[in-house]
Amino acid sequence: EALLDLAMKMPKAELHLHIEGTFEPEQMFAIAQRNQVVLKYNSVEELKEAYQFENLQDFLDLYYQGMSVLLKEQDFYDLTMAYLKRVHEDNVVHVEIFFDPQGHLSRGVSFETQIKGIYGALKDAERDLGITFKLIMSFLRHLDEASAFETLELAKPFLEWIDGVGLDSSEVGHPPVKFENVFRECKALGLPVTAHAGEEGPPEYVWQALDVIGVDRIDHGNRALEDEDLIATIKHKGLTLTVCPLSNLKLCVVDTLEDHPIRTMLRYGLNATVNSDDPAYFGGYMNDNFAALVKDTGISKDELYALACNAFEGSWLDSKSKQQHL
Ligand code: ES4
Ligand code: ZN
Repeated sequence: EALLDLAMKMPKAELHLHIEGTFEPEQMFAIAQRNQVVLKYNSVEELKEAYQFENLQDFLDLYYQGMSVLLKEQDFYDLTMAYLKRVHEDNVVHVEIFFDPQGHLSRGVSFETQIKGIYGALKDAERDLGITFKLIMSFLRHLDEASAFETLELAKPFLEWIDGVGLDSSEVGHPPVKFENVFRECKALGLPVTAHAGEEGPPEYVWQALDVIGVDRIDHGNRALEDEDLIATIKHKGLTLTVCPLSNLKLCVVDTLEDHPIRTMLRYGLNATVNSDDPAYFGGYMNDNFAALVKDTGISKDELYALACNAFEGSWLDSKSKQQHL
């Protein structure tokens, strides 16, 4: 089909990707073995059978277990390089990826070990595959603000490598306002800011991301559609929504892809984009997400093109680099 072919071949930018969520079971077992770490699952097949989630927390429990085998700089390098090689095949030419430093610090893995591995792979892939990148440090919202502040201190020697800050993990019960002070400092340091909001949490959390945190972008944002004033405000501010169709399906944010709100977002004039979130867990990388939209939603050529353009527009590239992509 011509539409599918266009979607697969067009150059794309991915703005919502957790590098720890690209950990494929095969690679997880290989790295566990070389680090002499024992996983709770006996085989790749057994692990994959556990990938059935009823909500975000079900997934996060497995996600934190999976990342626990990452110990050495080389592990972070290999993880990141595998992702970049994979999305190069999907014609992804720019990535803005999250990492969760607190998910590794809590296990005794230094900030330096993590970021040297991830950044090293990003630089090598920029040189060898031509993929440009931004690296976003994300705070875990189920932890307290003091922990986020400690993480920010550890990040300070590496600020040249850090292009922005995010907020992820368990949303309900952990509203953006909990992190008001630490994001104020991040912004004072000149860092762009984004936050997961409205994935499972109510419109009020999206309002807080806007009004309390002052986000430059919104990750997911699905539930913003429940509030007309919120829709109008997001549109007025021209904020980008980093939407994740297969993630939403796997985590039961939507029942079917036909019910997915991404086309409604475009119709409302919102700058929606397509992203894979945690592709190793949710059954697909960038092109799998586009292919699913083509197959299940009746999306048009113009809509596909708008989604791809929105990602470059909403990226944190400087305006000159953006123009070169558009
Ligand atoms: C995440 Cl899908 C999602 N939502 C919130 N936090 C996350 N961390 C990794 N994936
Ligand atoms: Zn996410």
